[in-house]
Amino acid sequence: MVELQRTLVLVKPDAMQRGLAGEIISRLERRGLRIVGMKLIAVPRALAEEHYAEHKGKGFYSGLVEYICSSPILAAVFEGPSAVKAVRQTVGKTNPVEAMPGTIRADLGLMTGRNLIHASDEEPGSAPREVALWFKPEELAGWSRELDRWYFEED
Ligand code: IDP
Ligand code: MG
Repeated sequence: MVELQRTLVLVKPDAMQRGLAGEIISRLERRGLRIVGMKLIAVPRALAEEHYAEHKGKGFYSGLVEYICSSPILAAVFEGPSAVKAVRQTVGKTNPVEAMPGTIRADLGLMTGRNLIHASDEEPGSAPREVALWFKPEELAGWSRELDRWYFEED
């Protein structure tokens, strides 16, 4: 069996306000990643603070917490081979004008503070920690798709 990873995606308030949730989810879905969890959530401040705890003390931290709480967001978990790396690649660099063309941030954004999407980073443990922070186990669905063998090569 091919090894599958799970990773957290947040469609941030700017993307929600701009009506880009479908476009963003669609790019990840079309790549072949499987959606195993998704919900609309008005983010409690404590959750935003815990999610971005690594940035506490930085100049942009309070603005970042305000931003993420400023409208409901879509939280999702995507699953697939190398899912963490694949999603980060499709998302692009933090600053949209340094991200590669073809990535979500480069194609749809201009500024670091309005970069549309969060994705778990490749630090070991980040993705499982974030998935557990945003989703209860029963909110996630393990399932397979009829077309999985056309996305996931069996070894
Ligand atoms: P990432 O989202 O690409 O993982 P991080 O460095 O983990 O980037 O930063 C988390 C988020 O904090 C960014 O996506 C962005 O929304 C925000 N952020 C980071 N640096 C700045 C900054 O210099 N100004 C404003 N917001 C920032
Ligand atoms: Mg990060």
